[in-house]
Amino acid sequence: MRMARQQRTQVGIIGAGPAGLLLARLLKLNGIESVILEDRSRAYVEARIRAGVLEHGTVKLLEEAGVAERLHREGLVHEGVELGVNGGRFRIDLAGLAGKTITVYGQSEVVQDLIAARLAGDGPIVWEAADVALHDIETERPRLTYRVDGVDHELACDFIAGCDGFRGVSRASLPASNLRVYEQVYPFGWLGILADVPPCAEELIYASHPNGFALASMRSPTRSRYYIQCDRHEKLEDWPDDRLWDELRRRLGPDVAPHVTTGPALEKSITGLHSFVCLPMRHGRLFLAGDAAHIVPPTGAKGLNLAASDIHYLSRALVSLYARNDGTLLGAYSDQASARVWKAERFSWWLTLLMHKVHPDGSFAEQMQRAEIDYLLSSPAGQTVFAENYVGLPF
Ligand code: RFL
Ligand code: PHB
Repeated sequence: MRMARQQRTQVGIIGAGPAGLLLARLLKLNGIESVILEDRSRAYVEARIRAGVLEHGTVKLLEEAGVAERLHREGLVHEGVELGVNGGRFRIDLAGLAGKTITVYGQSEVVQDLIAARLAGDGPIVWEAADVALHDIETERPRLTYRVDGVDHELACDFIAGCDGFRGVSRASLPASNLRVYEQVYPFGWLGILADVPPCAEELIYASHPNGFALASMRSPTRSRYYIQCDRHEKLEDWPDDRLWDELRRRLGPDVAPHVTTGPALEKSITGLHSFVCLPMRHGRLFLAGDAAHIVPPTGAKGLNLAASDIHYLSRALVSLYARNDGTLLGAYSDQASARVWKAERFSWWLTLLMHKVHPDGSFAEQMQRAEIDYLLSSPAGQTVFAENYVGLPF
């Protein structure tokens, strides 16, 4: 039998997404060593188009991690967000109602900044690590095995952080009998398009329309990101660019449509909407964080921000253990992190059901949905609840 190359570290991290990279950075700033194993290439991870909205608390955490310089230079600070309803536009004053703002800065930029910091001396990222497997997680000596270029490796760790996203290997390695899964799959998805055209408005617009939901977002003053609700089983081939732009304009309404500049798609994708929570977020010496443990529908812009708040709790818990030999926070990690996860799950679920086409025309449920939107638009109390959740609950 071939011998695997042996290595040892304090925390073995699976996944170089926002959760894994941010954890590695915060640990390093506190003198804790880690190795990150990522099954994709650096180019793939840096180019992956995902989230665009950072909560106030996420920005603060990135500052603490020392990776917010470009974010402050290039990120767009938004003090409000718009709801489009019945062809009209309604602004929610986030700064006025919640006293905080959000920052529009692409997840790919956050990931690039974190990778640059890591590779400037923090420690290794093993790219294209194949067949990552977890061993002995219920013991004090957990191990990770993997293969690079056909060579077997073994990484001995004190702890393992499963930051490998929804389809990763970490959660799948846990005994099903120890896990409780809560989920809801929605019958619709989002068709997204990214294009190098100026955004149609200064702030994001979440629009409800009889044909379905639409979202106008952006990445920069010259790059727009739009989404429309579609059936979750639809194919991209059914949505040539012209059809997509036409439908987007229709749903954003006559006031916004003339301001939508069209252009070739840099990226187009369909994502099914899904709410998912797996508890507990810890088993033995394995800790799950980010999408590995939970998924939200993107309507509330919470996924990346939840990865950040999980890492806030997990990094502090590991620092407390290594620096003060105090394991209390590690013991409390799953409960603390999931308490915040549930509130973001609730907001994302509520906003999804409020703004999407979900009920049959003329049904009682549709009337309830209309009444709820009407209430939100007319009640400062309702708008404050929206604003407080949208800018992010404290952690
Ligand atoms: P990630 O980003 O999926 O990273 C996991 C990493 O693990 C790697 N991996 C493995 N590595 C080794 N071995 C294996 N077996 C592995 N399996 C997987 C993967 O290659 C990857 O590099 O998870 P993480 O770090 O938890 O971060 C979560 C966020 O990426 C996600 O929640 C957000 O993108 C969700 N999301 C949004 N979140 C927001 O906060 N605000 C938004 O505006 C927002 N918009 C969105 C979104 C997600 C979307 N999609 C495509 C799902 C919009 C969309 C369309
Ligand atoms: C995005 O810009 O990709 C985005 C913005 C807000 C959301 C979801 C996605 O709620």
